[in-house]
Order: sequence, then C-alpha cells, then structure tokens
Amino acid sequence: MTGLPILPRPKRAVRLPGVFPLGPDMKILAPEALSGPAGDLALALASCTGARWDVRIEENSSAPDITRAIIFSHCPASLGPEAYSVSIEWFAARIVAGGAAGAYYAVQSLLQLLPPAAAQGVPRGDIAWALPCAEIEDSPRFVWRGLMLDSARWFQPVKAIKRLIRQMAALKLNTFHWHLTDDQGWRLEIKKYPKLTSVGAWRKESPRGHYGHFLGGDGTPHGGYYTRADVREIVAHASAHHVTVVPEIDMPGHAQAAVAAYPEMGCCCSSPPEVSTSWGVHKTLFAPGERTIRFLEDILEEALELFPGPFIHIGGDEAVKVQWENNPIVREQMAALGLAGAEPLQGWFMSQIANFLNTRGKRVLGWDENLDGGFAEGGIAMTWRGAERGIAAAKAGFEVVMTPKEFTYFDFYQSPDTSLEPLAIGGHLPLESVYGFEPTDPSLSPEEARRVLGVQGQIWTEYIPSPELVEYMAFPRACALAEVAWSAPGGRDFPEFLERLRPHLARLDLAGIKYRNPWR
Ligand code: TNX
Repeated sequence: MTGLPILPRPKRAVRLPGVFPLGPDMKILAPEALSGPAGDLALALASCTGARWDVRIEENSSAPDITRAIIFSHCPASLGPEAYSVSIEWFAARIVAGGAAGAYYAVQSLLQLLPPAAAQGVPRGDIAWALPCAEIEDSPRFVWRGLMLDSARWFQPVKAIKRLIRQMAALKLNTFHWHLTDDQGWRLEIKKYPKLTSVGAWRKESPRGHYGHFLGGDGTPHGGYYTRADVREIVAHASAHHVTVVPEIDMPGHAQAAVAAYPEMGCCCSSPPEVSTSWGVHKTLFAPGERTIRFLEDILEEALELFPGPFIHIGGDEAVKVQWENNPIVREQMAALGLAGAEPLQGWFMSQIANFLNTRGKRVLGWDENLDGGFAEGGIAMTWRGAERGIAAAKAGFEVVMTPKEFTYFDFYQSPDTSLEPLAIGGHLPLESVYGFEPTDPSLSPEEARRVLGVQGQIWTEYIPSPELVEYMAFPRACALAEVAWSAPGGRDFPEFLERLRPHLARLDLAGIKYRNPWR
C-alpha cells in the first residue's frame, strides 16, 4: 500500500508529495445531487478545524483554476453509484462520484486522511489541519456489505443502534439487517396486534450464565420495543448514511414471543407458552394454517410502511417440527396439500409469505434452511451453516449473502483464552480469521460468482446484554469484514491492515466506541 490509512483498502491509492492545507475561507462546491455528502464534509471539517465551510451548489465546477476548495462532481455515466475518485493537490481537492453514495464514501475516505483527532468533533486549534496530496480510485467488490444486530434477545436503545449504523457507514458497510423478533422478545410495534408488544416484548427474567450449565434465571424482567416513530428515526438515520435497513420477522420458528401474545397463532396450545426466559433452539412454531398466514401478512404489511428498502427477511431457521408433526390438524393439512411431511410444509409456508412479499414488490431473504424447498423465485439465501453451503447455493442458481458462522459470527469468542473474555456463546473467531474470509470460490463460473451478493457479520445477542458489549463484539471484527466486503481480494495483507486499523481505533476511541483492543 501507500501509507494512506484508508479502511477498507481502496482499489487504488497513491500518496503524492505535499499537502493541501485546510485554512480559513475555504469552500466546498457541489452539484445538487451530491449536496448531502458535501454538507456532511462541511460539518465534519467545521467541527474539527473550527473554520466555516460553506457548501455552494454549482452544477458544473470543471474550471481547472479553482483554488482553496473541495469540488464535487457527479459522473454517473462513468462510475457506479457507490464508486468515487479523489484527487488532492496542494491548492484544491476534487471528488468525482457516480452517485450520492459514492460521494459519501469519498467523504469517509477523506476524513480518514485527517489526523484521528478529527473524529472528536471539537475544534482543535493546535493541529495544522491538512489533507495529504493523493490520488484515489475506489469502488466496492460486493453490493451487500452487512451487519446483523439481534435486538430480540436483548433490547438496545435507539441511540445505540444509530451509533452502530454511523460506525458501519464509516467503514462503507451499507446494509443493516435488524433481527426484530425471536422466542425471547418481539420488538416491533404493530398497530393491528398490540399484544405483540404489550405481551411479546417483555419476559419475566433472563438466564444467568451459559445455557450449557444452567444457573437459573436472574429474576429481573427485561423488555422493550421500537415504536413506529423509533423505526422511522432509525431508517432515516441509516438512509442519511447510505445504509439500507432490512428487517427480519422470523418464522415459522423463533416465534415463541409472538405465540405467547397470540396463542391462537401457534399450534401448541392446550398450554400457551410464555415469552421465553432461556436460550437455545425452541419448539414453539407458528401454525401453518390460513389464519396465521393472514396474521403474518398483516404484520408484514405494516412493516412495509416502515421499511422502504427493497428487502425483507423472513427467517426460516431452526424450526424443529415436533409441534407440527404431533398436531392432527397440521397433519391433515399436509395430506390435503399432498405434502410428504413437515419439511415440505415449511417450504409451502415460506413460499406463501414470499409470494405475498413479491406481490408487494419486495425481494425476500431467508436463512439457508429455505434452500430445502422454501424459496420462491428470486429468494436470497443467507448461508450460515458453512461457507460451502453458500457456494453450493450459488451453483444451484440462488443469490446468496455469505454469513457462515465460522467467519462471520461476531457472537463467538475473539480470543482462544476464553477466561480473558466476557462470557460468549462459544466458538472462536479472531480478527485474523474474519480478515482471511474469501466469500467466493475458484470453482464458481463468472455467472455463479455474480450470485454471491456479499457478506455480513452477525451479532446474535444471547450473551451480549448491553450496547457496550455489542460494540466490543462488533469492533474491530466489523473493520476486517468491511475490507472483505469492499476491497479487491488480491491485496489482502493482515499486518498492513493492522497498520491502517490503528488510526481507525483511535477514531473509535474518540467517538466513545467500546471496541476490543486487538493488541492487549
Ligand atoms: C443460530 S444463525 C441462530 C440464532 C442464534 C445463533 C447463535 C441462525 C439463523 N439462528 O438463533 O442466536 O445461532 O450463534
């Protein structure tokens, strides 16, 4: 590399001699289409330099003699929507972007070229603010660069989620997959079914210790949910940072909180369950009948009002079928549909929901269990049970987001000496392994390789009860994942990555992010 501390590593970056000093009376010129990122840059520069940075809207600032300015131009004809180039000379900097997202990413790169103190957001008169002269050309390797947060096992406040999204965006991650429902809590306000949150968002207590060695409950009620206003706030915040929010409503398993609220939607129900107070795979399923499917469609219909993005995730993972197999009505239904058993019934169930979402113009995602018959045309698989499943799915014609647990489960331990780490679910996923993950495979044809949409890190929160611990588990592994997702595979070099990570962690410090120090 070139000594430019940009993370994730750009496609091409060259350090040139000299610097571009950021003194007083400087300006930013930008066309209307890029005024958002230009404004972000103005705010960031004003906050650290203490000088005023005005944005002047100018559709075409191609004159070569403009000085003391940062000049944005929009060039969708030659660059993709997330691509950008930057050229910094001693008298001006020019940013060319294919779209607002590309300009936003150019701004993230520029901010990383400043001393880390810029991240503090307070004017520092003792620093000679300047950008190094440089040339950068950059565009992402993958379109899906995600992080999943489980807000069902433990509820995180809106503020913590916004902080996480802001930090994702600084790493050019563009997809926030929000796991909103599970056995231990339902977190999304649904007007038509108020008990989902009045009942389903609250559990009596949470388990203590690891579920492998049961220690009993903690005796403390836990809960919370996101109102429609909360969701809108998070979605708007994400959108301002070029992050798409993908909600997950998990079905037919991981449904216990919903069934506790509306027992008639389950099929257990001589004895309706409580919102679960333990971890692990549960047996409570939604009933596969018409009434429950309408119920879920109503829920999704409301979710569609809140999540304008193109994707909805419908789970499909870990649905143990005993309740279906033991239920005479469900067995009748299987026979009536001519299905050979409970597995194909899950396929039927998921495709009902997927078809409904398709008619609403949404693309449907699900965990890799859906590859066994659950996907309607166009379903996208998140392959968590091993990278080889993702490769096989791409060969079988499915689009995939690679989420294999051995490389992307950020709930795993970060160090082999687990006694030095906070209690975690298990596993071992050090920074270097995340960094070394290769999401494609040489055996894929170019067409098959294009079906690998990208990668995503998973923050399942059974053992992550606080937002601080979410940050500890997420960073710096998300920094390594961002590089896997964004950067070309050829230049991967772990020691060199660590050099660029150092200033990034200094920025996280100043932003108050409680990351894990990989050098301790
Ligand atoms: C499996 S991955 C699950 C989650 C757990 C996670 C813990 C997946 C689709 N389901 O319910 O939280 O393992 O690592």
